[in-house]
Amino acid sequence: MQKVGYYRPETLEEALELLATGQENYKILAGGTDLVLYLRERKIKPTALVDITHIAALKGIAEFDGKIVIKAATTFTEVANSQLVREKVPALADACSVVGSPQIRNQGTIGGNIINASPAADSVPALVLFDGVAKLRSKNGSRELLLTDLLQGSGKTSLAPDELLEEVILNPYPQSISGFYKLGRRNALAISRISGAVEIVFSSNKVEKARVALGSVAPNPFRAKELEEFLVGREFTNETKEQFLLLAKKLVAEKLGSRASAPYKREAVAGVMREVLNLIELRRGR
Ligand SMILES: Cc1cc2nc3c(=O)[nH]c(=O)nc-3n(C[C@@H](O)[C@@H](O)[C@H](O)COP(=O)(O)OP(=O)(O)OC[C@H]3O[C@@H](n4cnc5c(N)ncnc54)[C@H](O)[C@@H]3O)c2cc1C
Repeated sequence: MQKVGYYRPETLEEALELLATGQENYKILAGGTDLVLYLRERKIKPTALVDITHIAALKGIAEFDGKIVIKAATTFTEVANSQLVREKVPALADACSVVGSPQIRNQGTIGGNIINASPAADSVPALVLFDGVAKLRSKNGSRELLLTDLLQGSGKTSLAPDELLEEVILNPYPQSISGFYKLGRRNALAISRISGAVEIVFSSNKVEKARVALGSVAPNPFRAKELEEFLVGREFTNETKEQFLLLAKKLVAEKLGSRASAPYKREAVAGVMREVLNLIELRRGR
């Protein structure tokens, strides 16, 4: 591995000062589960790493005005075990609890998962589902933007070199029920990966509000508005569910076009979404 400098700031201000000084040559280090691999493979060549894992202000989960705020350096394990997350945004708890292995979940952070911008990042469909907003900070101030605007394609974001992701703010619908499911393993062929997340607000058996997100279908996870529009206003019957699955297959086929993974993922999405709907039904019955 090449020689790189290492800083371990204790405060957010210190970290932002370092990023402002280092500009493009400094890289933020959180859990290191992606970054260390990139260093080893020489995909990136920073002059120094700014380790943010000792900054208390970048850890934790809280609720404000019905919004769930997750600090960037919170680990997958912490998110998955959070009572607040399990109650208010269970789809995110589902997603974080199936990332990699226990070791990866203890080390990897939600912020790193977002900024790595992988099409298969497991937390991201769940974050996008709840209209996640990223709060970015630099020495010169802060800005907020939708995760769907922060993510600019596979491995790309609109984060500036002197900026840091401070937190992600989720906006779940009050009284909603949600779930997430993924198919496949990281070490298997990418072709076998697909994930889905659904949030529903019921009024008796009718779908009053719905949000749907898909992962591993496009360069970044996205909201499937067509599927949401289909659900809203319908009775949550078996017939609705079957039609929804057919529509999901059609959407995935359209998105992937003639790509090699299309035939597989078109079928797989129905299985994934069926699992998500079952999860929602189960949670609704509790
Ligand atoms: C064996 C293995 C299995 C895995 N399995 C899965 C899986 O099943 N599902 C899945 O989604 N992922 C999986 N991953 C990847 C997952 O661990 C990472 O995406 C992780 O979430 C990255 O977080 P980190 O804290 O380790 O980030 P790091 O590796 O430290 O950083 C990743 C990137 O984000 C940047 N960064 C980190 N934090 C911030 C911040 N606050 N502000 C700005 N930039 C920041 C870094 O500079 C770097 O560019 C796996 C990884 C491994 C090694």
